[in-house]
Amino acid sequence: LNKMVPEVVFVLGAPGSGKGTQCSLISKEYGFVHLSAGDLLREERQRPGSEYGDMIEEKIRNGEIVPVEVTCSLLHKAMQKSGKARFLIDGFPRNKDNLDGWERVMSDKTKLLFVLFFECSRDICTERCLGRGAAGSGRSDDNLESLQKRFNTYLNDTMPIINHYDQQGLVRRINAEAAPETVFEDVKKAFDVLGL
Ligand code: UP5
Ligand code: MG
Repeated sequence: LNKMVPEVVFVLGAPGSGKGTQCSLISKEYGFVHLSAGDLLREERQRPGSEYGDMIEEKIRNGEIVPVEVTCSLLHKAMQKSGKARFLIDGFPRNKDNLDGWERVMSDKTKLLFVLFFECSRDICTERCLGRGAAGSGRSDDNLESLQKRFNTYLNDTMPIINHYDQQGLVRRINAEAAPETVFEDVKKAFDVLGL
């Protein structure tokens, strides 16, 4: 029966720390479904008829966090739609509202395996996001002003969530400053012990 419970790994770290990049590598190697909360919100923002489009855009540009009811329901729907049982949840939960909302609705329906935490200096993260913006990401938050706000939110709201899971022994800390393939070597160690 326990095998039916979907397993999740939360993937956290500063803006530009490489969550999305590493999640692609993990999903290729270990078959987890990659769900980026940010990507799901950007998709919902574009969906014709969405009542949340303007709110999402404003939050993203200001580096603020969308109310959990919206994000959690997008995640839940994507999980159900996939028909799969193992998920990387990239960029969530980012604050207390996210954590409480997930616990309320999803914690009984899923098993949290661990939390991957990518550590990367603010300078390197900023350089990466600005580089991505300059290369034409089209992301409305890849500019210095939004990045400052994203970082404040990360430090004030997301670090306490990472600390919360750390106290439960669930955090797998990864230095994310090296090249993607080098970072992935460390990431693999966290997944290999699962014996999948
Ligand atoms: N890059 C990646 N790894 C590299 C490496 N090792 N060496 C050199 N370069 C590397 O990488 C960023 C850039 O760096 C890319 O150009 C990449 O090639 C390069 P990426 O893998 O995209 O990093 P990631 O951590 O995913 O960065 P991202 O910008 O996506 O992080 P954020 O956490 O800021 O963005 P997210 O999409 O998760 O959220 C955006 C906004 O959505 C939030 O600010 C918030 O407003 C909203 N949001 C919510 O409200 N609720 C949520 O639950 C989630 C998001
Ligand atoms: Mg990302």
